[in-house]
Amino acid sequence: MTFRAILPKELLSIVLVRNFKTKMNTTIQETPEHLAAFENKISCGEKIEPKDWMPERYRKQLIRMISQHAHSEIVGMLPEGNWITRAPSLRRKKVLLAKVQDEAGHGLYLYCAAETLGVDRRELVEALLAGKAKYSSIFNYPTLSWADIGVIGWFVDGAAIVNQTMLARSSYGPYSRAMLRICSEENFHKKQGYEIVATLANGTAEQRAMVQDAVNRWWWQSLMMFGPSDANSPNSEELLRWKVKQETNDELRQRFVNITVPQAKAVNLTLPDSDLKFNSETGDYDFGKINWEEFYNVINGNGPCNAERMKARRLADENGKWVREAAEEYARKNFSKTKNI
Ligand code: FAQ
Repeated sequence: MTFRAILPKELLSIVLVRNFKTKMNTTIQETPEHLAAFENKISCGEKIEPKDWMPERYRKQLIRMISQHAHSEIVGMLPEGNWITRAPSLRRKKVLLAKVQDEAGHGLYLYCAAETLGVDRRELVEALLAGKAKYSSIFNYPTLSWADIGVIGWFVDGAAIVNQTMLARSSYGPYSRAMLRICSEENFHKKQGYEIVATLANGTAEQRAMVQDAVNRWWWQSLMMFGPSDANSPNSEELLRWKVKQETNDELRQRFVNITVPQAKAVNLTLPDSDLKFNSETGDYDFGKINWEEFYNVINGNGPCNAERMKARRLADENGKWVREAAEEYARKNFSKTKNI
């Protein structure tokens, strides 16, 4: 579909959402009865929908988490976008373009899901641009070779699938439904990444060395995507109680390790962890210690590419200003026409 073809509808919806923000039922005072009914609904496995009563903390937690997720998808376009012009064949270029475009789509679904909680997308974007909102730590690392594109698909999309398959069962309806669609696309992303990795791993000595180097540089950082260990995860208790998350950061990280180790063996690549070994008692692969100092450094804005990523997003925002203004004007005119104002 061309940009021209999607422009009017897409722009109209952006402006309409902005002008007619969902009226949330947040003014009703929070009483123990409300809270009990809300928690009962969740424990029965029912979804919470935008117009249902919800505690202010639940709403705030979801806005925080969904908007961080949306920002991650958009910032996540940058490391891979870096290789679109240098993809080794037309086929690889087409696939990478489609993947990066999918990530933009995921960001848009997620901003829409956040807007159902009564927040304006512009506020969320401004929080990102002001450095007040987080996005995933993983996107603050550089993509140094073509093999990084394969490894990102395999590890980063692979980790995202593990996390998001759980979030597809989230108690908040719009988030869980967005996750269902996103996960099916992430599955394609992971397969295309693993295919690049397998091709390089079966290639020349230089190609094998290149892909092993990429694996070495992305492995630990992919484990960090799941967030701090459970003992240091301040949001987990609340999110688990309200079934926004259904599993802990450590449980998901372990699942990712268990899935990925055999995949690495299948293509004769080594994961850079001398403590990695199968534990026949637990049925899990035990792994070494994560460098949490590095993790906190990155999420506090001091990773290798934080400044570069933010600069790119601020420039994109500035360059897109005229499009937003044109969209608002187009929507305003169309709205006046349909309402005969
Ligand atoms: N990076 O108390 P917890 C993708 C922050 S999508 C940065 O454990 P929580 C697709 C956390 O926000 C990847 N910050 O937090 C793709 C909190 O800070 P705050 C994104 C992190 O919420 C592929 C503080 O640390 N996915 O990759 C990170 O219970 C390829 C304490 O942490 C999502 O966002 C981190 N890794 O658990 C795109 C999924 N970890 O806000 C392009 C939705 C933690 O209190 C190319 N989010 N922090 O100041 C989640 O599942 C959760 O929010 C977690 C964190 C697991 C990220």
